[in-house]
Amino acid sequence: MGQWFTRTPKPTQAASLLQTPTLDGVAQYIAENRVRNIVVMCGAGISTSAGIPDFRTKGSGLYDNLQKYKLPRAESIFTLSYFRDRPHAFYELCKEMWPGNYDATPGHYFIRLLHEKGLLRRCFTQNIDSLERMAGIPDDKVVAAHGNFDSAHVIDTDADVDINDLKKALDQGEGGWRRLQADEGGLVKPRIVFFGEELPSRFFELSERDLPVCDLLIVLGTSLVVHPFAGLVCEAGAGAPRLLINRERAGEDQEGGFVLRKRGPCRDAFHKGDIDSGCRALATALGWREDLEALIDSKGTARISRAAWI
Ligand code: CNA
Repeated sequence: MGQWFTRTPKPTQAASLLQTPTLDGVAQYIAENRVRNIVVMCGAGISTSAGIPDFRTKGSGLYDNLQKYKLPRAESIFTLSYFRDRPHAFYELCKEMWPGNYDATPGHYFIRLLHEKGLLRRCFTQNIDSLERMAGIPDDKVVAAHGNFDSAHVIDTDADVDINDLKKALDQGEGGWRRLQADEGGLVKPRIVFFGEELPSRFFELSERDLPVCDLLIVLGTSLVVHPFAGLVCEAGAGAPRLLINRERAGEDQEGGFVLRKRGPCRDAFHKGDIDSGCRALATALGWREDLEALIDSKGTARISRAAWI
């Protein structure tokens, strides 16, 4: 005689669509589908409320404010050829952005909250400010796609240099970094990825692993114009809804990119506005607002319980 085995039915494709392309629609999706593999992508917009300018916002963005260096193009400050000729401009920027000068924002604490709830698979960041770490998100959950100030190297030989030696040299001004250059046999920069440089292998390894299996993608504060990072939006598994919180639309012009509609059911949602208020609204819709505020007020030391379904 044959035997029957019961199987848990697989979630249907319809279950992975948002009923409405709004923060409430995303909150409903998270709770009803017991989501547990959220991937977050973030860009400079998540750090502007900490006081760090983004690149491209007109007037306040870095590109508009770098004119004092009389750069041939704003992007030049992140190119090796310009750095070789005139290291001063990039070194000044380094001194300003060195970790420790800024606090994490409510947006960063929202990502930390996802981790505490047991829902964060990974946070891929384009930012070099390490504010994810300031918010208490463990390093193994963060991929700094464009590098950061954790380590330094000689640009010609790629030899490692102690980042603290670079910090000391920059604090001493031009004499300091010229001495370091002579001691190390070449110009030293933090391992921040310049245009034309390869991204860290960890970016490729983990994005290939995480994006196809995520059950929700949240994109915060990026114009999605820098590749290959911007292409991650298209790597999320077809069943995973995607949420963009940004002051402006982004990521619609690439194949497989966002399709931002006003009404559902649909895959993508767009919240036009500030990240901090958007994250607070999403936390409220999930019933997690108190937890988020506790994390913000305690600078990450508050104890938070996991999501009910974990
Ligand atoms: P970007 O091109 O400047 O885009 C930023 C986006 O964020 C824009 O669409 C803005 O409208 C939006 N935005 C700005 N502030 C807010 C806010 N408070 N709420 C909602 N939206 C906001 O920057 P990307 O990150 O897309 O560009 C990639 C570059 C930026 C990466 O290579 C980074 O290394 C680089 N960068 C990093 C930092 C940092 O580490 N904080 C700062 C400046 C630039």
